[in-house]
Amino acid sequence: MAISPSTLALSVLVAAAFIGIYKFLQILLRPFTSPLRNLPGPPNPSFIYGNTRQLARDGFSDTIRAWIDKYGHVLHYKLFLNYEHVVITDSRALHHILTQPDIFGKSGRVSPLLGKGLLAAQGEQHRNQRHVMNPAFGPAQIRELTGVFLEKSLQLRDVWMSQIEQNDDAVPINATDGLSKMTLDVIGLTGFNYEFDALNPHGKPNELNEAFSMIFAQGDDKRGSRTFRNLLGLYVPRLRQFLTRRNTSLSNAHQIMRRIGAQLIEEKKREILEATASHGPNTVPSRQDVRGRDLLSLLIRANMAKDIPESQRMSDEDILAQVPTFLVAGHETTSTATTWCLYALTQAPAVQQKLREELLSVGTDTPNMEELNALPYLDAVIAETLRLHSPVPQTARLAKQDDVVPLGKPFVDKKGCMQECVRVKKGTFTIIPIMAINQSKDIWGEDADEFRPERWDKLPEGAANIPGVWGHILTFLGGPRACIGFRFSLVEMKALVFTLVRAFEFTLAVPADDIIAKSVVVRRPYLRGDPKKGVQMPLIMRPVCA
Ligand code: HEM
Ligand SMILES: *[C@@H]1O[C@H](CO)[C@@H](O)[C@H](O)[C@H]1NC(C)=O
Ligand SMILES: *[C@@H]1O[C@H](CO)[C@@H](O)[C@H](O)[C@H]1NC(C)=O
Ligand SMILES: CC(=O)N[C@H]1CO[C@H](CO)[C@@H](O)[C@@H]1O
Repeated sequence: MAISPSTLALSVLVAAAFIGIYKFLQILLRPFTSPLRNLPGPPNPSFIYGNTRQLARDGFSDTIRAWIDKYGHVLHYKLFLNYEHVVITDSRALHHILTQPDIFGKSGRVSPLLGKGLLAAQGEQHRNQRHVMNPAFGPAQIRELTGVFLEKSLQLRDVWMSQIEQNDDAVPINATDGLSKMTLDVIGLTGFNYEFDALNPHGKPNELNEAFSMIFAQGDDKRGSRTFRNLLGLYVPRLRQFLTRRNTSLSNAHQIMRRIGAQLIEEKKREILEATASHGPNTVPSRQDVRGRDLLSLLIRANMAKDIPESQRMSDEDILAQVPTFLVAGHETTSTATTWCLYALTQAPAVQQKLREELLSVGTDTPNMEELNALPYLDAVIAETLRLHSPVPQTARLAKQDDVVPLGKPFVDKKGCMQECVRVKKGTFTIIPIMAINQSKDIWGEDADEFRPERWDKLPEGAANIPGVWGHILTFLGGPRACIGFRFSLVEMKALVFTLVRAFEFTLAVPADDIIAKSVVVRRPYLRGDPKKGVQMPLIMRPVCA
């Protein structure tokens, strides 16, 4: 018997309606079925919006932080339609989550440009990429890049010096601006031997920079709704594609980015093949040969090395995706951290003075990596900055299967029962509040909110249990998906602070209360009275007398 098209259409409709009702019931019943239902947490003010309005109003990281103070080290809250997130700050639980990326994976979709890059890749693809890329970020390679970090720091120093000479040293300078240009120039040169020339005041507008800013501009929200949309997109991955508005200039920007990336890769491959051709036909460089100025060349060479099995090689698409990945991961993070460092130094003049004395004792403007790393107070100042002003205030992981997360310290649930673990279902979103953990009074003591580099002379015991890849803080996260660029950014920050604090005395141009922090992905400074002006850090700089 033939089924008429209208019967077919009707059955499809009925089936869809049933699925719809089923889904709706699931959503409605979530508060009674979810294994997270008895976790402590804020009350749910609205079935539709959950806690999202408060998160958007008071800022995501600050709200989470306040909830941790109030509800403890395990809590949950609601987003739209009873969709819930869990927040955990327990060290043992974090270790469990961060060391098992196949159970707690990265969440959902990102910009298609990053899709195959290291930040977004998952599973086997991620492991292979990490394997090929790790050596490029090792100490030996970072040592080679130190010269570029210093060269660009000195260029920034000269730019600021001439700004002071043109105006007056009482005119505030927006430190964010120079620092952000500096780190862009550095990631261009060290990442793929590309000259953005952003620090050059007479430089031309740069095509790649413009394309990049267009695609990844974050935070400069003129209206709250942008933050709100970004927040939603970030934390409810499935909504993201509907929230990101696309238009032609955006897709043009994508094309420009791809074209330049592909061109860079093409050139490097040619260079490498030409260089190795001189060794005779059919030779491919071995991993020992891998020495180059920029990370991308190194990566391509390492990927071509004969000791990497075919199955573990990266495709051209994978390599191409690393160009925007380096820009996203390595540019604003480092410049923001350095901006907060200068801010912290203006609030602690004695620290600034002590640091300057240590730095001025070095006899050269261009120390090497070992010489920079041998400055103990500089090290402590950078560590303390990264603890107190973690540029990435939180991240998240999505459970790919049901799991039981063990806790170091039990918690009391809403029914008054002691719980030694947290049961999560597949699809549960776990927030890792990096900043709140960095500043936890449980770990760092009562003065956890203060900028006090001296604390690094003798670390508290609790800090040793934090599963971070560096320095007992979670700023660079931990486990197999920790920041691959942490050594890179530590030395870059040291080069900047070394050069700038030797050259200038910094004071804040506005009262400290006027500086507020807002974040979408990276936590950046704004003026309380004038957030519409965008990110800024107005500093008065006075040249240090020789
Ligand atoms: C102060 C500066 C920096 C901070 C605070 C920082 C922080 C982080 C954090 C928290 C993650 C983990 C993100 C997550 O999984 O949710 C991460 C990953 C990553 N970072 Fe950084 N980062 C910094 C600088 C850099 C630099 C300079 C580079 C590159 C040149 C870089 C490259 C990456 C990459 C490629 C990943 C992905 C690693 C993976 O998933 O295997 N980062 N970073
Ligand atoms: C400060 O510099 C940042 C980064 O270049 C820029 O986005 C911002 O608009 C500047 N703020 C002001 C007030 O000039
Ligand atoms: C596309 O988006 C950019 C930035 O978001 C905006 O400046 C531009 O006006 C938009 N163009 C159109 C045609 O909507
Ligand atoms: C950047 C950042 O995380 N800043 C916050 C650090 O914590 C103090 C209080 O502990 C806040 O005042 C900062 O805004």
